[in-house]
Amino acid sequence: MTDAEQSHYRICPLCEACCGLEVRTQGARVLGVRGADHDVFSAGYVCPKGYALKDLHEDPDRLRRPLVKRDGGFVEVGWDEAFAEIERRLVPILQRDGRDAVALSVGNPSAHKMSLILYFSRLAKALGTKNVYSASTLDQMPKQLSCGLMFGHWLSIPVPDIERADLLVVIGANPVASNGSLWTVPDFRGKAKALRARGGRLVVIDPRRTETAEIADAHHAIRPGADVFLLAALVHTLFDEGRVRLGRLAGHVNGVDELRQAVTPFSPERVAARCGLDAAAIRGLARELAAAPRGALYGRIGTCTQAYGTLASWLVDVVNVLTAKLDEAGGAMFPKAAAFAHNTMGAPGHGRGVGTGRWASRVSAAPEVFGELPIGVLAEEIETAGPGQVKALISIASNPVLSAPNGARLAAAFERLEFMVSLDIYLNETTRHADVILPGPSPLEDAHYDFAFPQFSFRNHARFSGAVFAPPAGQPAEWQNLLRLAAIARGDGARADVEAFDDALLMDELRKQAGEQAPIVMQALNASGRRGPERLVDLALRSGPYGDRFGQNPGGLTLDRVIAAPGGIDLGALAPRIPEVLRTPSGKVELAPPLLLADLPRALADLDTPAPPLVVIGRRDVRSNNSWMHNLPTLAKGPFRCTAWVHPEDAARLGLADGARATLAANGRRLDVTVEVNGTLRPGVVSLPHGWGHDLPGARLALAAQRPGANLNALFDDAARDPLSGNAVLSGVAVSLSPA
Ligand SMILES: Nc1nc2c(c(=O)[nH]1)N[C@H]1C(S)=C(S)[C@@H](COP(=O)(O)OP(=O)(O)OC[C@H]3O[C@@H](n4cnc5c(=O)[nH]c(N)nc54)[C@H](O)[C@@H]3O)O[C@H]1N2
Ligand SMILES: Nc1nc2c(c(=O)[nH]1)N[C@H]1C(S)=C(S)[C@@H](COP(=O)(O)OP(=O)(O)OC[C@H]3O[C@@H](n4cnc5c(=O)[nH]c(N)nc54)[C@H](O)[C@@H]3O)O[C@H]1N2
Ligand code: SF4
Ligand SMILES: [Mo]
Repeated sequence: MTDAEQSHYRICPLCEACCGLEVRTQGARVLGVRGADHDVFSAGYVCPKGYALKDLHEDPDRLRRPLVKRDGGFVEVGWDEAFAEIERRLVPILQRDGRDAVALSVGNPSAHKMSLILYFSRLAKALGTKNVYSASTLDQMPKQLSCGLMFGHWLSIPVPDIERADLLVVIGANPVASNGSLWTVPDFRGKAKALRARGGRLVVIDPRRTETAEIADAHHAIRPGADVFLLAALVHTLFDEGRVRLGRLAGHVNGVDELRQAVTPFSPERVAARCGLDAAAIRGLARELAAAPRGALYGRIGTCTQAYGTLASWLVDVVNVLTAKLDEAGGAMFPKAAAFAHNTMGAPGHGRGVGTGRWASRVSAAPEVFGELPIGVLAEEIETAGPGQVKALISIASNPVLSAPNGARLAAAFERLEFMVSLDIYLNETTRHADVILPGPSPLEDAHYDFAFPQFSFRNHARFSGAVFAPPAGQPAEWQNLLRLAAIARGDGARADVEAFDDALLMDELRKQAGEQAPIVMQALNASGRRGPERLVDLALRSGPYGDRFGQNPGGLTLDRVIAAPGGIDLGALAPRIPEVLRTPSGKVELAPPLLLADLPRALADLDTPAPPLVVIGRRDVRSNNSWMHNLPTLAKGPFRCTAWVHPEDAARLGLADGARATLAANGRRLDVTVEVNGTLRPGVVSLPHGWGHDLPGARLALAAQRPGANLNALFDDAARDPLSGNAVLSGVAVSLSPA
């Protein structure tokens, strides 16, 4: 008898759109993947990466057993042996050199796995190291810092209420390709079309006429890195032309006068050349934003991965406030997540706010931001001898050799480590340096509730998906691996009882939250039989803003109720939340945080810097995902995607024809690339995607190695960063390009 076909619901863990998928299986086989029509949030949307979950599940290169390096090569070992090796080698380093000698590097997929995101902090706490690094300083740290300063929490980030907007201005984002970021919005294209169909306008500000610009009403091809000037000029114009309108927020903002003064030098006429845009176009944009009754300005990674990332991120929200678009229907609004959102916890309306620099990096004195140091200082912290030197590294779903600047320096630094552990599903450019690799299960062997993305979603919702397949016998969940590492770090040893440790940690937390009621809450949670992350999700839902509060709010959310609802539970359109959402000490929106005002003169001093003849920007393609999905047949097929796009005028000037091999160089380093002449770029700008360069020895990525591409980040300077947030500069870097 053959197995019957089955259909499973799975929330896609690959990008921030978090689509609900339907995975069809027969026995142990995946028959196919498609969008789940009944998903209350994504309503059947899926992109090619979603289909590729089948390939990922079946990829022969995906690791299924722990690997330990012996005599320079990896051998498969059992789980106990792998952890024994970790204990044997990590504990002496901790004992001899202290906690800061062990660094943590945590990567993007961690945000998409409840096991990793919920238990990473437990490992970090057990280790007690100041050396925590993550993809956040390659990505969104500027936005988190600016929003933290303005609204009081690092994750209080407003998102466009696209379904009710009449105007959407997108700066430095390409959601048609990326499917959205710090804005969970499956089927952006469909929603943008609907906006235009009801008479609304989509405007894109980007050095390239992107896939998003192609479906827009207007496109402004800004010079890379000039966003701070454009945005300051928009704010200047709103004041200058008397168009500031605070609306309902009038009593809820601080710093209007300081802001007006601070942007005085940034008139459109003064910044136009730097931005590569007409002053009239800048004034026109300010007027359009001021006039639109419902709309939002939305900025993303293009505005973050640059030297003024925090200033640009701040000014985006300032424009929304000054045009009465923040916290209004159809504007930029704060989601209210059902679980885990700090801006739904504690006393509503005010809080401790955020700050930076509680500690600093040892070598370059880069300030701590949100508990982390800039990933750009990791190499020097490993290389530089002295107290506090990093001697060991635990990488968790992180591939900085490709995703961070100056990967070759990082790779060399990793070779000098005394010990390295990687929690990863591939033997790749980073994990080849590890002494022990602990693989996680396939994404289809994992249950999921989104910790982060409901905090940035275009509608409020609560969705859960169970594992499609049981993990292979003996395969621990990643939370168990993290707790076992935490037990080793605490000195409890590799054989510590992880379940009992999990209970004890939860009990500590409950005592803080519920005091004497803690044992009763624990009992209620345990009645479901859940452990690990699922028990934490249940707690977060039940004690969250829609929760049943353990009986106090009958009918409220529990994990059981979310699971019982096919395709999840829709919690409605975004609703105004100011002042309740604020966690600033003043209880106001801080329009002019001193840290940011103090950084504006740095931008002003840079206003007249001449444009380099050629700069490079990145590019995302819907069939690629950062550095790790190039080994999947569904995504790898078709035209080669890691090509250097060059504007026809630049190609002619540089003597480059379509398909030519060329040398792209910066900071004294060079890459061989294939040229594609492409008219969508602003002249003087070339584009190469990141996350490629799969030709490094020792990796085990057979398909990716066939067309390895070039690693854009190899060119970049790891010291180039936004000083406030520590975010790396990954865009607008001066390069030269010449025939190979
Ligand atoms: N030049 C340039 N550089 C960039 C960017 C850019 O735009 N331009 N973007 C930056 C951004 S936004 C980001 S987020 C970073 C991303 O950079 P990273 O944080 O390094 O993330 P990825 O490149 O996605 O690599 C993910 C790693 O996690 C592993 N992995 C995948 N799934 C799992 C799992 O389930 N469990 C475990 N344990 N491991 C898993 C993969 O094998 C891989 O090693 O790159 C940044 N780098
Ligand atoms: N298909 C796919 N989807 C992804 C990813 C992926 O690798 N592939 N990665 C995921 C991750 S980790 C993230 S963080 C998100 C990112 O999501 P997005 O922020 O939408 O990322 P990009 O598509 O890189 O869009 C950034 C845009 O900024 C433009 N840009 C570059 N420099 C500048 C500048 O100086 N100023 C302005 N105004 N624009 C500039 C680029 O041309 C590009 O169009 O995407 C996620 N989704
Ligand atoms: S857009 Fe694609 S990769 Fe992103 S969540 Fe949806 S199916 Fe997955
Ligand atoms: Mo990212």
